[in-house]
Amino acid sequence: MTKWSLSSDFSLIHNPSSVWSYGSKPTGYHVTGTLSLFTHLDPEPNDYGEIVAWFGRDTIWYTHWLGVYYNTKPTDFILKEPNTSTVAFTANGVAMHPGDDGRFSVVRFTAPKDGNYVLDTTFTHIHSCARHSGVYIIYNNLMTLWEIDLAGPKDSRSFKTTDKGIAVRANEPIDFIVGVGLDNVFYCDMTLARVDIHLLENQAEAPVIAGSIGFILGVIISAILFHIFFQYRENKQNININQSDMRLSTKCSYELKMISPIDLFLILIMKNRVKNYSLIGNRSLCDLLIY
Ligand SMILES: [Ca+2]
Repeated sequence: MTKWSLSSDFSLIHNPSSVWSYGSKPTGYHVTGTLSLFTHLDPEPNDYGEIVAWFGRDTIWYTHWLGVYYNTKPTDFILKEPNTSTVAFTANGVAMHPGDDGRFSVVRFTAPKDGNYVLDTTFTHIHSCARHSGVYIIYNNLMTLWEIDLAGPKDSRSFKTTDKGIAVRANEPIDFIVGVGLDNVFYCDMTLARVDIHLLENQAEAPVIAGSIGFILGVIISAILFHIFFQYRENKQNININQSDMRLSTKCSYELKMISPIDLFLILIMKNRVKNYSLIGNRSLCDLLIY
């Protein structure tokens, strides 16, 4: 699988489930805090059982509000709270709400393998009484990819990476977080979270393959250039040797005609070359002179 959707993949049974985890982070603006997993999923207890939510151990419906909510119906659905406010869920929509003590609601995506991931997200206020909420996307529990304030009912903001995505290693998390926002109160912070993630196939392998091909081509081209260079140098040396042999041959012929055998013998003794005569074998006298 190379595509994931928070909505389509939503699990009513398991947490974590495949690449998704539902949980919370501590109070305050510590969006890089430790993730605590929610422990149980409950349906709305009154007349809206189609809406369910994952909560922590200390939370049930309409207590601390901290949770990840889900509309099980394939149609839009309006939930009326015990008070007069309403929450407008989209079909199979996932929503997040921070806690009354300021804890963050968190959906975590954990990368299944190394690669470039394209993130495509939209966060929307769906509480009729919405004021301010903070939305954050945090990479690897360290780097803030996006941070924005939603203000007022139906306010909606989107974040998308470039088509090249972002490089993520296997098992690194990307957290999608909703906090109480600039008003610093938790009322009416229900925020719809559409999160779609796409892994670009072969992005990690492509540079490696290209690099290998480039290296091999480099070696081949270098070998060809070295071969051409040495071939050129060898030819040049052969030409110089042939020219030298010709000069020596002409010179020897001329000198041998002009010198007597006795003088030649004396010259060889003076040059102290006669001791190597046995090694020289059948070489001509001209060869002995230039040896
Ligand atoms: Ca708020």
